[in-house]
Amino acid sequence: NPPITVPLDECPIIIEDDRTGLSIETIRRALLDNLYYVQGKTPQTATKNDFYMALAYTVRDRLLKRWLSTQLTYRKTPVKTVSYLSAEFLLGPHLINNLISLNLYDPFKKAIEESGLNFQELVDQEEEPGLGNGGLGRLAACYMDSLATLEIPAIGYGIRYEFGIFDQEIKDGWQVEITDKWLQYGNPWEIARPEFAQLVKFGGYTESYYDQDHIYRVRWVPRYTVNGIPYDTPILGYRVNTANTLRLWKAEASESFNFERFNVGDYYGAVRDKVACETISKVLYPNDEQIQGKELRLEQQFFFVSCSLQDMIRIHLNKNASLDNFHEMWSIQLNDTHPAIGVAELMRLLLDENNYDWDTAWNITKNTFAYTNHTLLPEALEKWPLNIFGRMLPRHLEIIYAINHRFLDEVRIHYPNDVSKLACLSIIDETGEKYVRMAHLACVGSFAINGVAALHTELLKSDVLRDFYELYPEKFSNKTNGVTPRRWMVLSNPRMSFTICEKIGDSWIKNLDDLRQLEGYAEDGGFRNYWQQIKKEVKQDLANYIQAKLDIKVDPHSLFDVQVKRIHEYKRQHLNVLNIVTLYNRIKNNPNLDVTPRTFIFGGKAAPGYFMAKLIIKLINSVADVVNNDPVICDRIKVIFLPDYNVTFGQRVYPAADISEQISTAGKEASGTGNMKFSLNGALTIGTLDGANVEIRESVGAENFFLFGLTTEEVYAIRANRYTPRDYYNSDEELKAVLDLISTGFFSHGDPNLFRPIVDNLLYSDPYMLLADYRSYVDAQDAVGCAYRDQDHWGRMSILNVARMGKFSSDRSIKDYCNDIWKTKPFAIDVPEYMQSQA
Ligand code: CBF
Repeated sequence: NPPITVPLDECPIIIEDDRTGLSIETIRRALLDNLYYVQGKTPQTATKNDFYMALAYTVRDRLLKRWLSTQLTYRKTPVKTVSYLSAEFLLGPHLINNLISLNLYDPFKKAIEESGLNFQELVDQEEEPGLGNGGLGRLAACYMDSLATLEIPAIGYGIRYEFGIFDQEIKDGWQVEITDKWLQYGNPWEIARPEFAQLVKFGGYTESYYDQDHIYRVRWVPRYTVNGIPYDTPILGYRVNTANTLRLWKAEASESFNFERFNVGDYYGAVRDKVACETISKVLYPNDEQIQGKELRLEQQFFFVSCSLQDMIRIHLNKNASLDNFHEMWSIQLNDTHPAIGVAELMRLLLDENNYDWDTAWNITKNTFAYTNHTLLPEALEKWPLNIFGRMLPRHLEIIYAINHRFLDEVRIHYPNDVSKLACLSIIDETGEKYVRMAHLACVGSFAINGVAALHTELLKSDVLRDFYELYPEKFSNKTNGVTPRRWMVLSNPRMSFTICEKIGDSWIKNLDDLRQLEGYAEDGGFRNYWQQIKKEVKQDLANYIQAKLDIKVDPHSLFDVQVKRIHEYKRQHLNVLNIVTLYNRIKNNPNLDVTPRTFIFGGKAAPGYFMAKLIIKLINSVADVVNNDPVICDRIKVIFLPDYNVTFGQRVYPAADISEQISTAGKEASGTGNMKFSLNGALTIGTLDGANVEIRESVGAENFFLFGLTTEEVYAIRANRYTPRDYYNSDEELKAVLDLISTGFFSHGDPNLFRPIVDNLLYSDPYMLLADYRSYVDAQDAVGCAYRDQDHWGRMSILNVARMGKFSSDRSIKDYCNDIWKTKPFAIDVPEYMQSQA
C-alpha cells in the first residue's frame, strides 16, 4: 500500500477552520467536534478521559501543519539527518509541552474553563509514556526536544513498548510493581504508519552462493520473521515550525509466518506463535537487573535496530540514487550499547541485500555510527553469550567475526607481539564462556565515542575504554549532558519562569546562557525576598499534594531536602537515611536541640529483581514511620517516600526543593541529569565530586555548593589498600549508634534480621563506601542546616545557582554534538502557502 505521491503545490488539502482556528470560540467548538466525531461521545456521556482525548486531538490538529511541512521539506531536500537510536525514550506527558511550544497555553486554558470544565483535571488524565527507566531515556527525550527547537533534521527511533516502566505502589513499606497500561485508553499523540512496516528476520541459518556476476555472496535463511509497524509521534520545537518525528516500532506477526502452521491445520499453534512474536515489543526491561542471557532483550534490540536501518535506507533511496553516500546524509547516534547491533546489521544490509563489497560497506558503516557511553558500572556493560547470539542472529555473528578478524589485524600491527592487547580489545570475550562485547563492537564500528560528563569521559579514557582510547584517541570526546529548559523550567515551574521573564525577558528559554543576567538581581534584597516567597508558594503546592496523596502534613517553611532518582546502592539513598537517623538520635538525646526543621523527600523505583534496592525502600519507609510519629521529634524532621516517581511527578518536585541530594560514590554516576534540573530550579546541591556535579559546582561557584566525600582518586587509593569499613564504625560514635539502632530492630518492630543485609553489607564490604563518606556527609548536612537559617543568604545562593546554569541546557549539548560529531546544520522549515491560513 505505497503512499500516493501528489505534486506538492497541488496537494489537495481542504482547510477546516475547526481544526486550525485559534479563537477561544473556535477552540471550544473544536473540542466538542473532536469529542463527538473522534471519541464518539456527547458532553452528557463523556468521561474525563473522553474530554482529555478531545482536548489532545484539538491540540494535535494545531501542530499538524508544522509536522507535515517538516516531513515534506525533509523529503524533497538533501539534508543530513541525525538518527537517534535509543531503546528508551522517557517522554513525559505531551499536552502542556505542545501547548507551550505552540504558544497556545492561555487560549486553550481559557476555552476549557469557559466550557465549564476543569483544565487541570483534564491535564491530569494524560498517562505519561514511561518508555524508559531513568536518566538515559529522559536524556533521549530532552535531546529530541532540543533537536527540534534548534531546527536540526532528526528522527528518533525506538520501541513502542505496550507496557512501559512499571507503576510503583508502596504496601507496608515495600515496593509493589503494577503493570503500566499507558495505552489502555488510547494514545492521541501517535499515528500508525503500517504502510512503512518492515520485516525483521530471526534465527535460521546462512548459505553461500555465487551471484550472476560470479561473486561470492551470503544469504540468510531465517527461522521466523516479525513485522515492525511504525507509530509516529510529532516532537515539536519551541516556537519554531520544525516538528521532527519519533518513530517507535511495534512487533506484529508477519503473515507468511503463521500461514505455515495455519495451512497444516494447526490453528492454535499459529496463534501461539503469533503471540510469541508480538511479545517482542510488549514490555520494557527494568534496568539494573542482570540482563545477560535474556534472549528477549536481544530480540528487542535487533528488532528495533533492523526496522530503523531499513527505514533509513528506504528514505535514503527515495532521495538518492544509491547508498554510496549514506554516511554523508545520516549520522546515527547509538544511545549506549543497546542499539550497537546496528553496526553488524548495516553491514549485512549493505553486503547481502545491496551487494556492496566489504571495504565499501565498512567505509560507509564506520562513518555513519557514533557511540555514547552512559555508564561506568561494569555490570551494565552489555555482552551476549555467543551461543544465544549465534542462534538468534547467525549472519550477524559471521559478520562480527569478520569485523573482529580485520580489527585484530590492525591491533597486531599497532602492538606487535602483545597478545594481551588482542584479548583485551577483541569484540569476542574468550576469557571464559564466550561472549560478544557490545561496547567493543560499538567502539570499532563508530567514528566517534563520547562520555556524558567531563569526569566520566576521563574515566572512560583511563579505565573502562582505556585500550580503545590508546588505539583511537581521535575518536574520543566529551559531551556533557543537558536538560531542556522548556519542560524543566517553563512547564514545571511557571511561577519562577514568569519572575525571571519579568526581570530579564524570555530569551533564556532558547539561550539558557542569558540567565546570567539574573546575577545582578542576586544583590537586590527585595528580589531575594520575592524569590524566596515564590519558592515557598511552590513548596506549599507540593505540601498540599503530599497531604492529599499520603495524608501527611508537611511544613512548607521547613527545608525541603529531596532525593528522587532510581534506587540503587551506588546512588546511596541509604547514606541519606544514615544522616536522618543521626539527627533523630541527636534530638532523642537532647530533646531541646535547636535543629533546622527539615522534610526529607524520597522518590524512585527499584528494579524488581534488585533485592538490596527494595530493602532500601523498606528502610526509608520504616525510618519514616518511627520518626514521623515520635512525639519527641515534634515534627522537626519528617520523612516522606513518594510512591511512583515518574516524569510528571518530577515536574512537581524539582521546583519545590531547597536542597538536592547528589551523593553517589565518586566515579560511579556517569553524569546525572536530576542534579541539573534541581539546580535550574533554584535548589542548592549537597554532592560528591561525581559525574556532572563537578561541572555544576565549577559553574555555580564552590561557595554555592555543599561538597563532601572522597574524590575518585581517593576512592581508588583506599580500595587499593584494602578498605575496612569497620574501622570507620569503631572510630565514630554517631555512626556506631546509628548502625546499632538499625541492627537492634528499632525500625523493624524489634526484628533484628530485617535490615541485617544492609547493615552487614556496610560493615563487612561496603562496596559504595558509605562509611568512609559518612562523617564528611553529616558535617556537610550540618552546614546545610545552618546556612538555611539565613534565608537572605540562601536566596542569594539560590538565584546564583539558576543564573549560572546556562551550560546545562540540552541545546548546548546538541550544538556540541552537531558541531563536533554529526556535522549537521539547522534547516528552517517554511510552511507552504496552501497551509498558511491554518494554526
Ligand atoms: O547519560 C544519561 C544518564 O544515563 C544513566 O542514567 C544510565 O542509565 N546509564 C546514567 O546512570 C546517568 O548518570 C546519566 O546521566
